[in-house]
Amino acid sequence: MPVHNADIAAVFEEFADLLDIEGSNPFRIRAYRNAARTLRDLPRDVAVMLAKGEDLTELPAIGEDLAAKIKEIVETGTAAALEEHRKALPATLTELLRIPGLGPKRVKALYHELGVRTLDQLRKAAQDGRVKALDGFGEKTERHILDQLKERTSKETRFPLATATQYAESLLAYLKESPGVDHVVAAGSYRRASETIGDLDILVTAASGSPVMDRFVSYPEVEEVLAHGATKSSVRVACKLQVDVRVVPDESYGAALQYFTGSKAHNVAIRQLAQQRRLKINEYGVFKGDQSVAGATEESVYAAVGLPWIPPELRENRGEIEAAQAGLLPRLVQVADLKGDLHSHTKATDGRNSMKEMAAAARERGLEYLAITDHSRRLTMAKGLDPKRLFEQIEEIDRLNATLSGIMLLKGIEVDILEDGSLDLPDEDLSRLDLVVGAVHSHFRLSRQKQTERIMRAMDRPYFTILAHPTGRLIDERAPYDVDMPRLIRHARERGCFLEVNAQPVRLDLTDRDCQMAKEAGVMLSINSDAHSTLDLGNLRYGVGQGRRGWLEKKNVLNARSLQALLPLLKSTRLRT
Ligand code: DGT
Ligand code: CA
Ligand code: CA
Repeated sequence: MPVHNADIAAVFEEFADLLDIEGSNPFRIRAYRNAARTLRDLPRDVAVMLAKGEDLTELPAIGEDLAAKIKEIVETGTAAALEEHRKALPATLTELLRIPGLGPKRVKALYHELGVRTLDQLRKAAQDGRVKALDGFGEKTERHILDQLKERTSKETRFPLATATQYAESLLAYLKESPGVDHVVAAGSYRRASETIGDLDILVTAASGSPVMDRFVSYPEVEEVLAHGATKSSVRVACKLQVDVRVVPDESYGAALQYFTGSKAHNVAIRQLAQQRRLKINEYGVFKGDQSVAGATEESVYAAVGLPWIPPELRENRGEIEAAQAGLLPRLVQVADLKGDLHSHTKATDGRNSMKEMAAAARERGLEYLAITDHSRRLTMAKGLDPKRLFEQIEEIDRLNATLSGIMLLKGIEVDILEDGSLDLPDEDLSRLDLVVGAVHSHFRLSRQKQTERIMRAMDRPYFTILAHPTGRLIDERAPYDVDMPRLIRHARERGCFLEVNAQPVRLDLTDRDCQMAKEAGVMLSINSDAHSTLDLGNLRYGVGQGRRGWLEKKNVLNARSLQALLPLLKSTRLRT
């Protein structure tokens, strides 16, 4: 059975959780969590890299020990060391850690004092009032736990788009090998490039469904077959992702694709338009009475209700139908429009590759320029740059640029925005750079007003070009800090600086709606990889997906400009020249 990066990441997360509960060395715990992050964000399968004999220690956050563990997991499905820890502690304890407010210490106490191992046991203990009796818990904590548990059961698990992509791509390739298939395509939220995917909806056209479905349910990763029919089947694969496959005849391809792409809200609105024209739309076609009038292509379905084709990323019933009716649909930015990347890291701080390797990888992707934006000194964990090391890096970039062709490195920094809104390096040093990417990495819990004004003050510095990952959220890990985004956007507009769409799969920050708001306010966005290795440049596609969901066009995207057009824009942000 093939092992996906996300599976290995899950093993490492469990490992980190167990070590955390045991009170193990924090550095060791962090190493596992960082490695899990690397694996989750990596656009290539490590199993494939291993098969090709590639060196995994080249990856960010993967040293010798972790590389060996990855190999062991790829070969055996688990790690012996993890099994040891699993024996010492029940694995279900890691679920308890997911409850906000329950740290490792409390989980340990719940287990040792009350024998609580599962969420159900925790609920029971809290209901019986046994939790508040424990040292360090109290009435308030107990109530909080019960509230959290209530939310828990109503919340389904969703998969980050990049994780779902890993699973989807191998399954799609597998299904394409089925006898007699024409189209094999993933629809649903996956096709709409939603940040997270609830389940995967695959559409197949074929003359006969049964052979496709027989092949589908015997996919090696299938753990449970939920339904197995000739036109409709559902399975759960080992990672718990549910996959639905529908088979329709080829003449229904467009209608089925439109139907299963959704969103539900978009489809409801489209069906209303159809009703006004006395048409009926379903997954098999568009019908006038019994007569099929459209359905082979999506274009024909939209045309039947008087609309041009609408890109999937817009199909959320957030104004796309009105825009289509008015002939005002945006021409969405595409991956191929990106001419460069304005946020990347190197070995000098927490990146994995040298500047030269990063440059070569960017050129290979057809980029004209890459900004090197390593961290500033405040981020000691990442070996952030002080003025002296920044100066050395600037000189190194000049030397390297003199030898490079087809790619230009820009001089930048990802400078920390300090608590009071000042920047982590003096203006004099920042003035030597082509661009300054400002980022919040600390003091996430300021009040909304304080946080907003802190960031606005940072933007107002004479050298400030792009606000990196403007909300600070990590999908499913960390909520955004409390910030008044409309106000920040207005301020960016007045100040004349830019906002980032960070393409890291766990960030995708700004969100789609914030992108749309920035676009409407006339603020340009930079879709940046924030690459910590050459492979991370592959994540730009997710940033573009997010931008497309935010209605961004090429002209709204800073790094869709050629180098020649970009440089004056970067200069225009300098308040002192
Ligand atoms: P997810 O899976 O939660 O990330 O979101 P979706 O959008 O993939 O939703 P899902 O898997 O429940 O359904 C896939 C698509 O099928 C959905 O986007 C639209 C279509 N669909 C599902 N149920 C209905 C329905 O009751 N009415 C209509 N018109 N379309 C539906
Ligand atoms: Ca779905
Ligand atoms: Ca579904």
